[in-house]
Parts: sequence; C-alpha cells; structure tokens
Amino acid sequence: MLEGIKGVSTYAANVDNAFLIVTLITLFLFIVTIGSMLYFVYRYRSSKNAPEETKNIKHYTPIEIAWTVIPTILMMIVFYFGLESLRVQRTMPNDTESTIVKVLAQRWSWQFEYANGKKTNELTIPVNTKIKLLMTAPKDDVLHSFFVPAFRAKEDIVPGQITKLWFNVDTKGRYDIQCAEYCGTRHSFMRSFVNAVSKEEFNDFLNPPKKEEQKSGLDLINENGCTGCHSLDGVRLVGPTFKDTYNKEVVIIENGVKKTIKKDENYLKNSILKPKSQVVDTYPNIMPSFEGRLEDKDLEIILNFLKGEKEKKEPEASGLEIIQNNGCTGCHSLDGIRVVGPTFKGIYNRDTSILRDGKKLNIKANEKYLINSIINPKEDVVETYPNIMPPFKDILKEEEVKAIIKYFKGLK
Ligand code: HEC
Ligand code: HEC
Ligand SMILES: [Cu+2]
Repeated sequence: MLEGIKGVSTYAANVDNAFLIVTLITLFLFIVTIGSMLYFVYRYRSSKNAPEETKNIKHYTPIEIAWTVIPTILMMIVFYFGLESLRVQRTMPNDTESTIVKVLAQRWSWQFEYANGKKTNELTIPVNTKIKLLMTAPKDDVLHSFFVPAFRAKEDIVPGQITKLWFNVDTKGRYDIQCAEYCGTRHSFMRSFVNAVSKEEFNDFLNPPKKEEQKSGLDLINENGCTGCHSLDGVRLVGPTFKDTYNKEVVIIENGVKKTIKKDENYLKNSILKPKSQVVDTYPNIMPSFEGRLEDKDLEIILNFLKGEKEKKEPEASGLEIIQNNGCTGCHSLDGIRVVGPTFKGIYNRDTSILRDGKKLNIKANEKYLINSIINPKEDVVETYPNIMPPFKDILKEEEVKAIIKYFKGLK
C-alpha cells in the first residue's frame, strides 16, 4: 500500500528535497503568522486593554523591509530547488546512452513497445540504465498522463504528439503506473506496472531464451532406431510397417494363443514397452523392449505419431495476450461485466443488435462479423454502446485477429 513513498529513481531525491524545502518554508511561515496572531490575540485582549491604549502605528520601515526581503529570499530558495530538479528531469539523455521505449496511451490502457518491436502492457526496464520514453496517444484519443509515483516522474501524453520522459531506476521492484489526467469513464482503471529488473533479466525478457525444442514423433522414431525395423511407407521390413497402423486389426500370439485384436493405444503402448508379451503373427520375436528407455512424454509423442495425429504447434502469442497487449481489456471485460464495450464472455455466436448505416439489425456474432468488428468497428455498432472503438485494421496482423477469434470461441 505504501509503494511509492520511497523514491527509487536517481532524481527522486531532487524532487523530494524541493518538496521538503517548500514544506519547511511553509511551516516556518505558518508558525510566524499564526504564532504572532495568537500572541497578539492574547496580549491585546479586550479585558486587559482599553482601546485608547493601543497605538495606531501608520508606518514602520524596518518591518516593511523585513517582510518584503525575507519572503523574497524564501521564494528564491524555492525557485532554485524547483528549477534544479526540473532541469535534471527535463534534460533528456542521448539516444545512444539510453534504452528507448515507445509508450502508447489510449482509452483506457497502456502499451509499451521496445526496440526490437516486442509489445507489452506492463513496462519492463533494466535497473541502473537511463530509460527514455517516447509517448503518444492516437490522434482521435484524449489527453493522458504517465505517472509513476515511486520515480517522481509524470508527463502528459497528447494525441498526435510525442512527449518525452526519462528516468534511471536504482532499485529492482514493481511500481505502479497510473494515468494522472482524467480521461473519461475508465480513467481510474488506466493503470499498469513498471517492472524494474536486472540487465540480464531484461535481456531475457526482450529475447526470451528458446525453450528446448520438443522433438517430433518422427525424430524420436529415427533416434531410437525404430525405423531400422519398421518402415513408414507400407513396406514390410523386419517388423510391421507404421503406415496407417492405428486401429487396424492384427493377428497376434499372446501366451502361445493366436487372437485377432484391434491396434488401440493400449496395444501399441504395450508393443513398445513389452514387445515379447504380444507378438505379431508371422514376425520374429526380436523387438527389444523400450521400457525404461523412453521418457513418458516421448512415448506419448511416438504414440500420437503412430495414431497419425498432427503435432500441435504453439501459436506465436495467445489470443488473450494479444487482447491484453492491445488494450482491448481497457474497454471490454472477460467476465460478463458491461464496461465501455460489450463483454467478450460468450461473444462467439451471441445474438446481438447492431446498427448498420443507421438501420437496426439482429445478427449472430459469427466469425466474419467479429473479424470485421475488430478491424473496422465503425461499420457495425452494437446497439446501446458508444461508437468509440478504434479500428485495428493496420494495427493487428491477420494471424493476430485469428488468434483473438479462436480465444473468443473458448470464452464461454
Ligand atoms: C530390432 C528391430 C526392431 C526395433 C529396433 C523396433 N521394433 Fe517394433 N517390432 C519389431 C518386430 C519384429 C515386431 C513384430 C513382432 C512383435 O510384435 O514383437 C515389432 C512390433 C512393433 C509394434 C506392433 C506393430 C503392429 O503392427 O502390431 C509396434 C507398435 C512397434 N513395434 C513399435 C516400435 C517402436 C516405437 C520402436 C522404437 C522405439 C520399435 N518398434 C523398435 C522389431 C523392432
Ligand atoms: C476505447 C474502447 C475500446 C477498445 C480499446 C476496444 N474496443 Fe471493442 N468495442 C468498443 C465498443 C464501445 C464497442 C461497441 C460499439 C461498437 O460495436 O463499435 C466495441 C465492440 C467490439 C466488438 C463487437 C462486440 C459485440 O458484442 O458484437 C468486438 C468483437 C470488439 N469490440 C473487439 C475488440 C478487440 C479485439 C479490441 C482490441 C484489439 C477492442 N475491441 C478494443 C470499445 C473498445
Ligand atoms: Cu488516461
């Protein structure tokens, strides 16, 4: 809760000093004025002083000078510390010696883009590095303000212009970002975080180390020597071919007894782990057991391969990530709540009323409609909602829109 009380940027101390000095001067003036007022109220109270005893002083030069000169000096002190901390804050470091991050503020979300094009909705930065933010908002958006209390850093963001801010953070941590310029209904939700991490962690974040590639079924079959005895193309080698093997009928010899069975998953698994227990008729009983030689997950991949299943490839980024990184959740909820736009929960194939060319239509939110609602939202506007959704035509790639739709389908 008290996050942000302690300043963590290199210039936080300048700002805190300026603040402290203003506070001390204010306190001093408060004591001088209120103190003397209280003293006079007491000293010249009516019960002890007849009115005529009070002198009517018209002019007293020394005090006139004192209360002109002293406040002037105090103001100069405030000015000096204010200017000094402002100068540090507003002197931008060179591009070459700083890490540049582009910031896009839009109703009601933040997007951060790093030098290599990676985009996120929380800002991740290395510590002890000068960070320079180039900030903007879409032309048809409104004013926002980037504010990180713990850095003592705040700067307005103006649609269609680029404003700059820099800081150098010396302590790792997670710090609040809050939009500090009232920007409409969801202004108070326009928040995010800065994650200040070590330089190594930042590099890993920018270029995530590749996970060890999962071997494909074919690789595993080759590596384990299966193809020395089994063909993939239907030819009979030492053992039966793997081609279309799944769910076919086969005659086996089990405990000396011949039977016909279906090659289901259990049978295939058993044939690999305990090949001697069920031997395919007309074949020699020479297959080695792979029990203990194959990891469970590799065995599963081989079984999937034998079953003819396509290997699942992870999509580049999930629909949910794309939605979060593009600020959709600033206006759309995932849990059924009406925010600025309709909730995404249950959106796929939902009945909805839209206005198209001013005419009301009742439609089903099918794939085509949803894609169009994302890339070209002005065409069909959902009834009772404002027509403020920005078009994502040039922002999202086709695969990204597809990933979003796929995510919608699962969001029942
Ligand atoms: C030394 C040769 C050899 C190697 C190596 C070998 N197999 Fe076999 N395999 C056979 C023979 C021979 C049979 C048929 C006799 C039997 O059922 O044991 C067979 C049967 C099978 C069957 C049942 C086939 C059917 O049509 O019913 C499966 C499944 C199988 N092998 C998978 C594998 C896998 C997977 C590997 C590698 C991890 C492998 N085999 C390695 C020789 C081999
Ligand atoms: C500034 C707020 C805002 C942002 C940001 C925003 N939307 Fe919208 N969206 C709306 C509003 C308001 C509507 C309803 C009016 C309309 O159809 O244009 C809407 C409508 C939609 C619809 C049609 C909904 C329905 O029930 O038929 C879809 C789909 C949609 N948005 C997806 C997205 C996606 C995906 C993103 C992010 C890439 C996004 N929106 C970003 C405000 C926003
Ligand atoms: Cu804002």
